[in-house]
Amino acid sequence: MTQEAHLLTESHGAVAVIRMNRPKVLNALNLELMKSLAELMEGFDADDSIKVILLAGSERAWAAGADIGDMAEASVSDMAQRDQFAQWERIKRIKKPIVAAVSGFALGGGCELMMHCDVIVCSETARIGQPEINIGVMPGAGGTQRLTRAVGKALAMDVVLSGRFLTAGEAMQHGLVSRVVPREHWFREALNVAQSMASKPAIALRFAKESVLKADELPLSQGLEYERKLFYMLFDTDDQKEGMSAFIEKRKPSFTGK
Ligand code: CO8
Repeated sequence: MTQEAHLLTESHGAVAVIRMNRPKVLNALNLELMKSLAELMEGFDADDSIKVILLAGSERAWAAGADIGDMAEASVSDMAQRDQFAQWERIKRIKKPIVAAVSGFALGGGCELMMHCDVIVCSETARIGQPEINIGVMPGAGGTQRLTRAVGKALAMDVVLSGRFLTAGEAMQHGLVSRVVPREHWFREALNVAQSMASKPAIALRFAKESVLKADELPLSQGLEYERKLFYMLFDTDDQKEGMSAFIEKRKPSFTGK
């Protein structure tokens, strides 16, 4: 296990695990943590031995938001000069699947970071919200946009304007998270999801992620065209030949990532 500032990393086969580790402030996201996170993720994205990234918090908190202590006295120009969102843009560009292992609080920037992940496995203990309104601001890292796309206007307005926390069950019911798992298995279950995903063909994983994300950006007809082109391109991969031959020959495929 190696130690980065505020982040711990370990690898489980082709899954790179990153754990946020600022327990005293419930994993509040300061600039240093976000920079290291973007750097680590870019490193894993470029590393052929890694196929999936698993991002986890602690059992008590995934992340309770941006670090309020860092922002309390900031002026507009301080905030603009820090350009914190550049780190978030870097995370947005990661091509490999990112699985989130969420337990406890996922609030404000924590909820926004969770929504940057692709598959969200969350403990039944999770409490998810955008409570910025309670401290005089509003979401700034995509909360009003991604939450609204995920759960619809009515619930997004409720969460953003009241600052209330959703339970894991509510988040699941409204399509904000992918799976809810028992509290004692939250990390193991997320790792199982990531490891199972890591056994899939790498290029298909990457194209499928890219295509699903386009659904938020493109009108349907363009999204369908985009999807079709990526689908055709997969017929130029060894893994497509192997996957389909293995199916026909009733054997397990052996993917090479080519
Ligand atoms: N920032 C800094 N410190 C925090 C934060 C935070 N976001 N959240 C909790 N802490 C600290 C507390 O101050 C406390 O420290 P101490 O022990 O020194 O007093 C410690 O963590 C434990 O917290 P509590 O004692 O409050 O624990 P409780 O179990 O009573 O309450 C809560 C847990 C409900 C999570 C509560 O701590 C809370 O409400 N936290 C703030 C949640 C919040 O408002 N989040 C939004 C922050 S603003 C934001 O995210 C904007 C994002 C914009 C984009 C990102 C740009 C970088």
